[in-house]
Amino acid sequence: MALSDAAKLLQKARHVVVFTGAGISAESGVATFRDALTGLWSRFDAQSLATPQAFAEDPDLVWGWYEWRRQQVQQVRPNHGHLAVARLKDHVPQLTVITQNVDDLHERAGSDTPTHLHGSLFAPRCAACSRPAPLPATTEEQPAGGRRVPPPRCAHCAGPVRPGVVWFGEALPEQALESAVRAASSCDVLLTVGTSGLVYPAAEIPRLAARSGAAVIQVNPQPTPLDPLATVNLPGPAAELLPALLTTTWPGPPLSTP
Ligand code: BJW
Ligand code: ZN
Repeated sequence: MALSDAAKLLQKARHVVVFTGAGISAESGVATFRDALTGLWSRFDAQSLATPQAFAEDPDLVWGWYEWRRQQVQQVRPNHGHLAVARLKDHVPQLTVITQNVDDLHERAGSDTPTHLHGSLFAPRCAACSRPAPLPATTEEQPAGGRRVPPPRCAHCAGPVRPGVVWFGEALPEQALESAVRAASSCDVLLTVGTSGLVYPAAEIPRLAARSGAAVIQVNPQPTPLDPLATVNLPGPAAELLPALLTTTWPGPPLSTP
């Protein structure tokens, strides 16, 4: 049975990397990107919202859309998948959490310092001078899909403040990518959860772990391009399978309600 195969790999691992994508937050109510019908890119145009060109051409549209996304995340809670990931640190000698997500649900579930490969909705910065900018206080409820909101101005250079996320065509934060590459090259087990494995260079992380000799465990209800490299495939939702994996590996009390 796949769960017990995965449990055996985790029991003997010294360094475990958890690599997450939007699917781990889906059961908290945060939309993924590429799921048919529900994914953000089935309803919104990535080129008009998630590129530096889009922000240069229409900063109010882009800023307002991300304000809506940020408010949505603030209104939801981590789920049992995030909690199970956080709990792993009580069981394995070394744990590294690498996420492509721009939400803060890993942190709120108790994972101390997840590596954010694609930035954060909670770290705006100046588009001109790159200095960090304060988060504006969110007041009124944003309509679905957001509304046009002029971005705040940088206190140092008056440039437009932009969301602190990584858009298409932009480089990933250097330190985050370096530490992810280091962890993937040296772990014994990489657990990939809720990612389509389509967006590079992040999608190289599980591939690098497999090439470096790590066992790869995948949790995802749908097939992905990572299937052929997975040592164990656990098809299903993260909020169910991650707690099940935890208690199969280290029997103990169930996770408390998030
Ligand atoms: C569940 C579940 C449940 C559902 N439980 N699971 C051609 C080939 C290769 C590369 C390229 C190419 N053309 C262009 C590129 C480059 C491009 C890229 O990879 N594009 C591909 C899409 C083709 N990459 C880039 O542009 C990157 N930068 C770059 O390459 O820079 C080069 C450079 C170097 C030096 C200087 C300058 C430049 C940057 C990529 C940035 C990605 N940004 C986004 C948006 C972030 C901000 C925002 O949130 O708006 O990041 S795109 C989006 O995709 C987001 C995600 O982090 C990322 C990955 O998505 P993820 O997490 O995998 O989500 P989904 O929706 O794809 O999958 C969800 C999965 O969950 C599914 O499998 C479901 O089945 C599953 N699931 N319910 C468990 N309950
Ligand atoms: Zn500035």
